[in-house]
Amino acid sequence: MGPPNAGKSTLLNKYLGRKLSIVSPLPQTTRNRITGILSDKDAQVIFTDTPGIHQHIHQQRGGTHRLMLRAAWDALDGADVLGVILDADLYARKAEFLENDLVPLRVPIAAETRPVFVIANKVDLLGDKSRLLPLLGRLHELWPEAGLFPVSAVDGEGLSGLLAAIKLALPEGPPCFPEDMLSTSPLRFTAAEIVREKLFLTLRQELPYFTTVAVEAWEEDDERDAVEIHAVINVAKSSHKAMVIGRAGRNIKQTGQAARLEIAQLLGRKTHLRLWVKVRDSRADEADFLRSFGFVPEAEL
Ligand SMILES: Nc1nc2c(ncn2[C@@H]2O[C@H](COP(=O)(O)OP(=O)(O)OP(=O)(O)O)[C@@H](O)[C@H]2O)c(=O)[nH]1
Ligand SMILES: [Mg+2]
Repeated sequence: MGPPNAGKSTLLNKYLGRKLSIVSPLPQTTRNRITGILSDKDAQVIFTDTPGIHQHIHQQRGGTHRLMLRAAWDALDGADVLGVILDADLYARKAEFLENDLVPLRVPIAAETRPVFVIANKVDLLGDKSRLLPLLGRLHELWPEAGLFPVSAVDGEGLSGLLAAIKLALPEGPPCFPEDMLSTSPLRFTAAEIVREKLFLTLRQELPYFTTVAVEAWEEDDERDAVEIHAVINVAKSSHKAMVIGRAGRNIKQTGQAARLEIAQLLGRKTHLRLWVKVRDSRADEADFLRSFGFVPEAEL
């Protein structure tokens, strides 16, 4: 868990050696919980990635923000160990952001009875490691019981020590999942997420907030060792549709090509990907958006 953009999904992917959770330079990339199962000889560690936890509630997006926060906290319910991931490079450069970002975490983490690991990520970006000291000092003051781990989810620094500490903190028991199982997410979901990631990367800040991606058809052709996937990108307005498509279809083409390559790699077979952009009225779209978290909007109850 942790503030948006701290590198939570990057860390999960690094431990699993696979892109299970999508990553982008923009905050609020992850929208629901993603599970990654690491089966080693000595332990099975089930990582849960969550949406970023922050206090800023955008008026228009209030409902979905609250749901994302709830999804994040709910996901931690069954956890044996908590990892709080922070962007150490950000706070080394801009110490004033730290207190604000910690507002939603300070008290609940201090009250935790479970082992807490505070993971100061992105240390590869720090030229001089001594710049970490004020941050580590403050974190120790706030949460004296927690273990502190400077790491880099990108280059792997500190990750083996962190993993060893996590394993020591886990209760003994039989494995919860078969050893060859990497995630609980169905491939259809992962494929839709990959399309969403490429949309993020293509459109950056331009990507309309209430955009969802759904895989509507998935046809396997075993003879040709190929799969055909139809995915729909749902947007709220026709102006958003134009943005997603881009001039002369440039954006949708770039998104589709990048997504197809990655999905093909994931599936290990030839992949045809067709993308459609559909305009939903904003209420239907928001309902859809909420459903993508596994919540049924109140109007439908
Ligand atoms: N240099 C560097 N960049 C990192 C590291 N970890 C993550 N990043 C980058 O930080 C950005 C955010 O990473 P994510 O993994 O999407 O962050 P997140 O915490 O999952 O973000 P949300 O899902 O939006 O809450 C991406 O551009 C990553 O490449 C790291 O250790 N070093
Ligand atoms: Mg994420």
